[in-house]
Amino acid sequence: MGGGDEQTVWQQSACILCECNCGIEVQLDGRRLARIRGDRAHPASQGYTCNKALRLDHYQNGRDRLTSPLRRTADGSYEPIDWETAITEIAAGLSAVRDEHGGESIFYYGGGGQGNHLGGAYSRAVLATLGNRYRSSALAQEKMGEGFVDAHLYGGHTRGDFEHAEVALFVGKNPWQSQSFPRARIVLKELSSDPERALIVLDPVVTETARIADVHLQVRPGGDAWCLAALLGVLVQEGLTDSAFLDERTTGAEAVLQALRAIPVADFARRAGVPLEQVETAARRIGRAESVATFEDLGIQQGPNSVLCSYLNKLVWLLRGSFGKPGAMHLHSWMAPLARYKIDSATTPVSGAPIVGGLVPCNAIPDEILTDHPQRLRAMIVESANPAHSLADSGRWREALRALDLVVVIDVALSETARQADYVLPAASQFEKWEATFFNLEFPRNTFQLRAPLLDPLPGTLPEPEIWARIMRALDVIPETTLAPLRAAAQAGRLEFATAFLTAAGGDPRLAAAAPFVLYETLGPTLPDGAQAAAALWGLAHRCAMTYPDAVRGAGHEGEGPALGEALFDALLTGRSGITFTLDDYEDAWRYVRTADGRIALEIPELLDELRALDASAPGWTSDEFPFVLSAGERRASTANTIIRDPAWRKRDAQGALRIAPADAERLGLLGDGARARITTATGAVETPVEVNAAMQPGHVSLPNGLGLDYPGDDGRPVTTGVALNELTSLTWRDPRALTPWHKHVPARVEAVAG
Ligand SMILES: Nc1nc2c(c(=O)[nH]1)N[C@H]1C(S)=C(S)[C@@H](COP(=O)(O)OP(=O)(O)OC[C@H]3O[C@@H](n4cnc5c(=O)[nH]c(N)nc54)[C@H](O)[C@@H]3O)O[C@H]1N2
Ligand SMILES: Nc1nc2c(c(=O)[nH]1)N[C@H]1C(S)=C(S)[C@@H](COP(=O)(O)OP(=O)(O)OC[C@H]3O[C@@H](n4cnc5c(=O)[nH]c(N)nc54)[C@H](O)[C@@H]3O)O[C@H]1N2
Ligand code: SF4
Ligand SMILES: [Mo]
Repeated sequence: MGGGDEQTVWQQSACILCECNCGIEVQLDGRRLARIRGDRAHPASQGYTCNKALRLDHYQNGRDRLTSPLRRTADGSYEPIDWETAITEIAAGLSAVRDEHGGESIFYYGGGGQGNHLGGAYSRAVLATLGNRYRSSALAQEKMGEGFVDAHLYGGHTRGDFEHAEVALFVGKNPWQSQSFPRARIVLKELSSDPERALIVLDPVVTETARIADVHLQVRPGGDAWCLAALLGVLVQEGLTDSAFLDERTTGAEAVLQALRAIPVADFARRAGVPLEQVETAARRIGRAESVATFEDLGIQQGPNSVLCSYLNKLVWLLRGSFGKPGAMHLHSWMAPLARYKIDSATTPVSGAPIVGGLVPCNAIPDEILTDHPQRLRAMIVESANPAHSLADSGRWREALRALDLVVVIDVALSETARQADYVLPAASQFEKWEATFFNLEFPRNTFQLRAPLLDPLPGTLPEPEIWARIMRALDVIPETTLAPLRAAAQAGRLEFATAFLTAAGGDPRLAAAAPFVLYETLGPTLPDGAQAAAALWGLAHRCAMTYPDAVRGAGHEGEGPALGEALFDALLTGRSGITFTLDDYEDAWRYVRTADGRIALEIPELLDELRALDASAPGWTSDEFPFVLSAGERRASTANTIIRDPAWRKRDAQGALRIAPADAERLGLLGDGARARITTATGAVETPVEVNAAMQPGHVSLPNGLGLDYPGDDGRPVTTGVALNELTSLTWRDPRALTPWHKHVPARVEAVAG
């Protein structure tokens, strides 16, 4: 690829280690990502990267890259097979499961990690053909509660404008390490250093973000509901709400205000472990701010009262009317929505778990398999995800995967999940194919990057769009006689193709359901620079232009009707550093509100009941047997889920130590270099090195996420580094409503290991 002297050519791509997908430029040395720098032309990141992007070669050139499809043998080992055999057997296997048990018994998990969603878009054609109904992804172990609240309030997803916010509030979120919004560290430093603005953090740990905060509400673990209720109590009881906004733009405010008037603020602050003055300071600072933007994340979403905390967090900015103006919160456009923001009445067939946003809660999936219920799941396809490692109770997950009739895993490495599969299909890496993500969550400027490959696929691997196309061809549902006229129309031109495609799809529901495949096969080959895999974006670009024509034109794309969609698609194909696809006016945020009357619906009765019930309880989920709270999965300077398996990419904290407060370490005999602890939960026990860290409160310990992977050492033998957290977690330790796991709040026992 590239041509010319590769070592001096900078090629545009993106970092794939978190949802920000910062634009990068790369110089190659053979197949090595030799030099990496931020891409200043990227419209969202503008040249910013964090420390992690520079070490992406450890992903690209992992020693454990797969180079052949694998089939499980009777003794549990894997034998390489050729692609043709693999695709034929997988198509036959999936068809057999469908014929015997129905397509609903075939489950789909994943569809993209932090940097790769294009493959998932093509899975849809195969899944529709098979009659698949149930699916899930990592979103369904973190964002279900937030999704439930969002669906009730306004039917969409919100993001804060932290760059302009007068006050930014981070709730169980450490963006200094976990990022999640553009140019996070720069924005945080600006917030912290500007005396006219304020940074407020709600976190039991003195995180890097908390350290530079104006107010750090150092809540006791699990105390958030009381703390947030107290903060809202001050806002309401001191008359700091925006009553004009509540009257004109919302419904149901009175029920909310009434519940908050009754909050015993001082008492709740005490239960939360936060000094009353601090809660008051934070509330009053928010109460006099022009704008407040908030970001909630795993610290509350994977902890006690998770859904209630999401609701209370959103009430902070809602009661202040901080919506649809600079520095406030917004709903936004999508290139393709990550989830549906609707309340589903559907439940899962075996355990009756709620389906939120179209996703099955992750903690319910094994129960849909390990049963003799006739409607149990029989097969699973996993793409770009590692559920046997990333979801609660890995042991139970391994058991569930082995109980299925057929498991197919598509991955770049022989992940923990791949090791339970019947077939493993080796994917080209994210720098060896056309890729994109649908983490396009900003307002008023929303951006999208279609990345061109830097390298050809590693021999033996295929990009996911091609894998899905081969499975479709083997399933043989769309005959060549249907595709041929569309191919001819595509050769004639894109507007000709549009007419032909819409006519054909209108008359044949099978064709409409298989649209990504049909586009790949017909329009795909006509796209420039080998961008066949961008074909699915053609339909999305048109839908986007039809849904938000003014914002698309606002971003500089010209035309009316289909011509606007074409202009947007052309811009996507050629804008290697990414493009702005919508540019809104602030007031346009209201257009994205999906309630019947266009107002924000503040009252969620069942959560107001939960709020009232707080008065009768207090945080405390530990026991004499398990006296510590373990936060199982902290984001640190060198963690990135399980995207990079090579431990050598981690410069510091290579083993991923257990962080523990000095007083606890002293009491347990864990002081001194090389101290090791045994940590035991209701599910399992592990040993880990210890890091005494004054950022931790007594009684609270934390382990990083993404470790516990094995990787071939110099002699080729696998070496495991760090703790695989989900050997310690449980499927049933979870939120009763959204079923999100309480990973931030796992009761545990810590003991010194004699050494
Ligand atoms: N470096 C790095 N960045 C990442 C990732 C990564 O693996 N590594 N992963 C990405 C992904 S997938 C996600 S979802 C995000 C997650 O991003 P974050 O949610 O910010 O990450 P965490 O560190 O898991 O949890 C956030 C905070 O919750 C706090 N916490 C623990 N218990 C409680 C509690 O009871 N109450 C409150 N209020 N806080 C508590 C922890 O101290 C921690 O600071 O990060 C993304 N960014
Ligand atoms: N205990 C505990 N568990 C947690 C968390 C926690 O904090 N604590 N965090 C949770 C969160 S928020 C998340 S988002 C999940 C993340 O967990 P998962 O969604 O399971 O995702 P990843 O760990 O990112 O794994 C991605 C997989 O994709 C593979 N891969 C990389 N590139 C490609 C590619 O181009 N194509 C294909 N097909 N595969 C590729 C990698 O090898 C890896 O196996 O983990 C969750 N698990
Ligand atoms: S890890 Fe996230 S914030 Fe850091 S460079 Fe990569 S995409 Fe950007
Ligand atoms: Mo996540």
